[in-house]
Amino acid sequence: MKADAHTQVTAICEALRHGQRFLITSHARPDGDSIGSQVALALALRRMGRHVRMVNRDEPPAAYRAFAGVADIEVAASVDGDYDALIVMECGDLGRPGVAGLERYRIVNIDHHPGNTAYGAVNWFDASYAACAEMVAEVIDGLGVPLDADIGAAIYLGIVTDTGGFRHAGVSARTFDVCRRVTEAGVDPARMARLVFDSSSIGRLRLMGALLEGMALESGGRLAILSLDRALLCRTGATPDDLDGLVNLPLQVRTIDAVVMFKEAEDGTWRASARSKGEVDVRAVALRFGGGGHTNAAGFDVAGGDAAARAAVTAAIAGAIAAAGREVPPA
Ligand SMILES: [Mn+2]
Repeated sequence: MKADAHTQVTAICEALRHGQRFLITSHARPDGDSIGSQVALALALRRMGRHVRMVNRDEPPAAYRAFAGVADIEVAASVDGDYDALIVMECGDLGRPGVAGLERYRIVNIDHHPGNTAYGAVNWFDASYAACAEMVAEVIDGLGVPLDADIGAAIYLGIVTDTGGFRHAGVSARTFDVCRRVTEAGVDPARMARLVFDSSSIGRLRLMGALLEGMALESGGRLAILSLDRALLCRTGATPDDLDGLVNLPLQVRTIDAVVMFKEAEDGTWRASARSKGEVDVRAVALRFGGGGHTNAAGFDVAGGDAAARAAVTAAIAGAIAAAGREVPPA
């Protein structure tokens, strides 16, 4: 651990040791890292005899309900009650949870997104961590709570999902060290992979086929464009839960450097999810459209049904691809 990280972890552990009642939240549309980070710290604080309540705006993805602690997450649009601190995981700013009433609490902010706005009373954000759950492992160490199979599974869930199965930029020796330790504590990586990656519904598989059938290519085949409206979701029998990670599918192709998926939400609004390889910076594109994320994974709201709006997004990502040069020559 670097000296500055050590100072931040110490400050967080101080804040947590001195409190008795905690609220933990994370971002809307939760993913494996937000759920894993939340649950790992909640379980650790409960081992210390603390009262912990977890509240998110949206339900956890169904596949993650098999993990200990996930069933305790409440879904609510607002929070109240007395707590010694609110721990916000994985959120670059305080709007990301989409839960009302957060600003009244003393906030502990733990995050690995670049550009975190330091909205907490205690802040630790460091984009060098592959997952927020990797940071949470250090906080739990700082609290002196031993890793067990349940805490370890939550940490592993965060890491294995946020790294795309240890394939994304940011995976380091520290990442494997945390995973080594949770494996030693009883986590079975093969079982985790089955729970996390081989838990699809038949609707998801049909949706994959339909999405790829409709895929368009731009930038000389380097950019894939996917479009998912509610009619397609309905026709394939997939549920919103089935969408997680589908945007990554085209990246399996050697010559594809970036993907954008336009997705229609249940309320009829559209969102764009962008993924990329190597130096192709989709975060910079997302920032231009009012969103955010990481270099290789970002998202933003967009008028996705509008051809001109889609063309603007496509052109921006094509520009990012051109700016990054080419690592893999075409076959
Ligand atoms: Mn994350």
